[in-house]
Amino acid sequence: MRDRDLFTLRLAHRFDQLYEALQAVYGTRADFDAVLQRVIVRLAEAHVARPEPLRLLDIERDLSPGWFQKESMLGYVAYVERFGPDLTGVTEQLDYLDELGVGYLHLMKLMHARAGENDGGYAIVDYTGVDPALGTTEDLVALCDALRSRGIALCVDLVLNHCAQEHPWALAASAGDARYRDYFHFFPDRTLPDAYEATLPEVFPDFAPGNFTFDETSGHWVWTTFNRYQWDLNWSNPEVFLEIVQVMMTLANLGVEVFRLDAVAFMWKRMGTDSQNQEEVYDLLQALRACSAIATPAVAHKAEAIVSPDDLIRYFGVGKRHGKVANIAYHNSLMVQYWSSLASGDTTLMTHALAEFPRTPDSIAWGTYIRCHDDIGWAIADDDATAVGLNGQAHRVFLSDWYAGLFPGSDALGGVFQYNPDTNDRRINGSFAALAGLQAARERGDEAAIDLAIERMLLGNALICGFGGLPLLYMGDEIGLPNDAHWQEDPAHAGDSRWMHRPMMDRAAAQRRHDPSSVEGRLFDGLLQIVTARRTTPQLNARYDTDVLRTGHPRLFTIAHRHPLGTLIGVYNFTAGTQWLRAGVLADEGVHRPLDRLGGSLLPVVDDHVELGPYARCWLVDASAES
Ligand code: OTU
Repeated sequence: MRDRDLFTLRLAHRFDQLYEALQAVYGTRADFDAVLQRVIVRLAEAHVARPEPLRLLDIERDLSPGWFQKESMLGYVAYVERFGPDLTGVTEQLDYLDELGVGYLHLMKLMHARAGENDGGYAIVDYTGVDPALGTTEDLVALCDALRSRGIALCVDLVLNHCAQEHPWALAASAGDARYRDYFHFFPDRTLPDAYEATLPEVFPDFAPGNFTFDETSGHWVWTTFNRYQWDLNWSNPEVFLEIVQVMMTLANLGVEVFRLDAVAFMWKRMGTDSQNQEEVYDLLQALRACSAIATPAVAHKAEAIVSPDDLIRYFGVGKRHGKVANIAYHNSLMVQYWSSLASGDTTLMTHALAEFPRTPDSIAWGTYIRCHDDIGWAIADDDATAVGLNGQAHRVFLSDWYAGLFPGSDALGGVFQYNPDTNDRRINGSFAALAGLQAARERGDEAAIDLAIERMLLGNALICGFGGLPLLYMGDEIGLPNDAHWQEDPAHAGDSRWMHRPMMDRAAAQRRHDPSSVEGRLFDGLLQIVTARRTTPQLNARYDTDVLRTGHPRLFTIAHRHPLGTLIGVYNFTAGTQWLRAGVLADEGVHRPLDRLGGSLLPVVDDHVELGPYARCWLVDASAES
């Protein structure tokens, strides 16, 4: 069979997915047929240019489309400059990643961003060029090859909502080039911007208030949702779509295997709305997804949308788009609820909010995480809070106070990000160790507090590894790195306190990971045990449903993973005290003799209860079904 036949088969298989989505967005244009043709030609060209090893990977992934859902999958997330400190350096660190069992590596600030302030790399001047400070295209290809030979997929950001004001498209637009002006949203005066502003929120109210920036060169206002130097792209122009398809094809042919589609919620603007999660966004993402599936099927898409559950679920495709939009999306709610339950020692809200979560297609995976390179916003719905007898606003205030270390009894060392006096909203920065109380306990030399903080962190790692998604570890959290004490010293970072929780990799601390008496050793070894157990627990494959059990126990979070091999029940104790779970909860799910796949032992049932120690986490299956 010729490659051409393979392309034709894939095109036929995905044509409707591509056509319907493009039609929905651009179908009324007179040049729609020409646009469609140009897209397909671009895909065919990319397929012809696709290097041999990647064609093989395409076939492998055709055969195994759920590769990113596997229980053996583990993600690691790092800034190249903080981990490498360049691409060659990253290539030299692959043994470290292998030790953890990483199968997916998301590298940030990799493609060429503007000099000076660049929003942590999210202000791109060249979508397909490597940042010269980090290496060359050849270095990137070498890294991709090295990763692929170890079975690690490289994930790279595709910043879809905006590019830097120094990007050649933006420079041309600013200079008056009509073709490129239509790549952005330009306004001759404040009339339309003011009308839009009436319903637009602000993402960075502190350092980037408003959603429009005056461009001196053109004398026009430009749509800038994020910072003034990040110009929103005009996706109603099919030329923008075609450009991004070309970018995806180029990067995929270098060996990139996952695209993290940044800030996708904002891609489509509509007067009178918050211009987030508009229908056209889902169509555009479905069309982009189809493009990868046709020309470079090895590639998966991860949507970054930090939005409410009902909107979020649509990034996996709802209704006619079921399973066709993104393969992976961040489970922001799980992350927020971990921190919320930990602070309050009460899982009632978590259980309620996550039990209410909509079902997902079985072809997708949640990206499960404890924290990422961004701040944490307290995305707790007022409805959910009210349903469990809390006041949403008061609880969010409590969480900000707790994690900023302002609440009595809190050991957290987080920092406040984007205080908004209008809404009283305060987002939080901080590394895992800083927020979980490990950093403060170490600074005090408080051994008992250190012990508890380690358990708290292992609880979190067990939760993200045991939820049935793709766990994403942020670099350094595996060894408990504290906040970066020097983040303000770099003038390009000083204005953005998220750099507080993007420390440099501490190689000396990492060396201690093999010393079982060190904090690093205890955290790293604890994580390895979790990851090792996960790998042999098929119930944790992301394609199986995760059901939250409403046990009525206010201190435990309990979830069931139903599988032909028998149900697995995850139990997580969010308190420093001992808790007891009714054995009936387990028996109802067929777990009569609870064997903990995480701890490796049988849990004794005493007086119809199982005992869970401080911050205990158990993955329970029926012992008789195991043998
Ligand atoms: C994303 O962030 C990136 O992760 C940030 O690092 C960038 O600053 C931003 O896009 C702009 O490129 O857009 O849909 O707390 O979660 O800014 C969500 C706010 C985003 C971030 C939000 C996020």
